[in-house]
Amino acid sequence: MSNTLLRIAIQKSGRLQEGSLALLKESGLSISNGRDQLKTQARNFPVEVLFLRDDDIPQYVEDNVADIGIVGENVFVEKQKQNQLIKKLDFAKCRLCLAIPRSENYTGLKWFEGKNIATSYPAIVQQFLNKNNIKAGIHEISGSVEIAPGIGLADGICDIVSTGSTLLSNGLKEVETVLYSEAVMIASPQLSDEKKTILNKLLFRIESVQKAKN
Ligand code: PRT
Ligand code: ZN
Repeated sequence: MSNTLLRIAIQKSGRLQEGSLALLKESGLSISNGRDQLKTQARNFPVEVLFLRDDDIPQYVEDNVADIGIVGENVFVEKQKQNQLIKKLDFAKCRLCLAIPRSENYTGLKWFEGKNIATSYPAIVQQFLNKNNIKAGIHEISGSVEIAPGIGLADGICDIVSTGSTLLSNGLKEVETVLYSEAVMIASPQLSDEKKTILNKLLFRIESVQKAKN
């Protein structure tokens, strides 16, 4: 018997944690929650689960500290690593949107010309602006992006929207969708054949779970 383990990185706490653990458990893996631990080994499947901050997961996968990971597609795209998106997972659905103060008269993307946009996703926003030939400043901030226009830090924002209530309560309106996102499984491009075999078994189980739900 080989003792190779497939190392899966999932979010330690936050919006992806519950769905990620549920997916692994529904796939028949017997694992304990990561409340106080950094990693845990499944009791009945050759898998080790690492609990990390979501932003760090693409780097860990690229560096082969983890073999695969579960992150928001928004984080996967922003980090631009040499990882592969191997499966969309159908939870944590949201969208990355441009939003501006509700009092503004929005005339189309040209509105953003020469303006400043606050965001935690500078790479995605820059690509979107380039594609649309808009020159605007990007102000990178790591949290509470929605308050930036209200305190004079930026003219508009680009942030994750789910129900839209955060935008509403900050006097903002959604004007463009930049990216649709959901939880995705990503993998290092350099997995050994043994690890690929374990991954394929896991994917087969995940697909059965997804089929049963639809
Ligand atoms: O601590 P760690 O760094 O691991 O977590 P985090 O705080 O960076 O991430 P977390 O847990 O907030 O989100 C993880 C992932 O969940 C994101 O990368 C998205 O892929 C996904 N997701 C789904 C969301 C939302 N829905 C969401 N609503 N991420 C953030 N939000 C925030 C958004 O930033 C905004 O502040 O919720 C607010 C908007 O929600 P509504 O419902 O008011 O529109
Ligand atoms: Zn994060």
